[in-house]
Amino acid sequence: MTRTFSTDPRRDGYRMPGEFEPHDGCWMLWPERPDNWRLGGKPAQQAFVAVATAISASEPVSVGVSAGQFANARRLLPASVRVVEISSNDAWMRDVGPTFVVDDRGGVRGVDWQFNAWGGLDGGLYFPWEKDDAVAQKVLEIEGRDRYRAPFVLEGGAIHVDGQGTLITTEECLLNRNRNPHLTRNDIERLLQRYLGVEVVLWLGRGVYRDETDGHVDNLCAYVRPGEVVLTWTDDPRDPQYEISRDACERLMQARDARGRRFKVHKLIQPGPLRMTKSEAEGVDSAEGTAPREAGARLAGSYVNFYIGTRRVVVPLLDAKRDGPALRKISSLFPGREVVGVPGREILLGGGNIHCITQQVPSGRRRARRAEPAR
Ligand code: KQY
Repeated sequence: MTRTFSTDPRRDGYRMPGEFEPHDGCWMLWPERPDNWRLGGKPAQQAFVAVATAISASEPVSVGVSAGQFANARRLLPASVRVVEISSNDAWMRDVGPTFVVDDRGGVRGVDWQFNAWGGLDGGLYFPWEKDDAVAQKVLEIEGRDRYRAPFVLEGGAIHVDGQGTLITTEECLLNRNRNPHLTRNDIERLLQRYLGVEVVLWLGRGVYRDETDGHVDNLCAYVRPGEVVLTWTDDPRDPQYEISRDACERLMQARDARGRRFKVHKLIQPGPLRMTKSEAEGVDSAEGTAPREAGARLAGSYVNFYIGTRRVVVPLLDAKRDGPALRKISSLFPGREVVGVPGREILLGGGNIHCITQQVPSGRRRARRAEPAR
């Protein structure tokens, strides 16, 4: 049995590593709820299989699946992917899974955040969510890793770290009254410092236009390595994303990270703009308590929502005319890794993308006390 600590990771010498640091594996969940995934989840399941297959060439992948879908998932996923029964309310492992933290002696533990389906009864995306809230503990049991139960609501997609003391997030999400209304900005910074071992919290403003998570940073901006980020971008001043990305860029350019560095910001032109088609909207079941899908709705598509595996970066393909340039740009940012595109539209229709459906398990190997400086 894994132990649950009442201390916090920073006190115990733990920190969240950057996603670009080595992994021991990756966790995902299996999509099936028909009021979020069109056509009973069948097209999304194919997309998840493609993501799991692409990542499994880089590191071991485990997929949690309901009892009812176990045989189907086992049949569709390659033999190299481990399939285990885990109940969940949907399939967003980034947000419901543990955030792993490491120490310098090879220790790996998990932080189990409180989860309220992106806003609870105040704008959240579904009710109930208690199975989702139990996923992190189950993953930690299977991984054999000890657990911290954090005393506040957070989703893994709402944070990015450089592993060297800096965390990036958005005000739209973490300061939203539907997450932790009893906590001030300072309280939240102190909790992030304690639970993720960071020193500096850099606040961006809003996330990607029409992102139903209330602006998760992982759809807007991601670390490539310490000191360097990639930011979703448009050059069209009439697009609502224009101001959002410009504001984020200015904040990044003015900031210094925990090591005193200025940021290098790489702009990545967004796909589209993309919209939900009539037939896509009609394929989603209506249900009490879930947001309806509407034809013509703007989709929060972004190439920044990629997964950095140990050897491969897996990027959503979203727009035939912009995919090529996006893949080339991302390849130039990750010279030591193969960059692979996987169709991402079905995942986007469900409200997120590849980063949102994955959660890395960092390698437990011993670390040098100070990681290498940025290039
Ligand atoms: O993008 C995410 N991290 C989660 C999106 C949830 C959407 C539910 N419809």
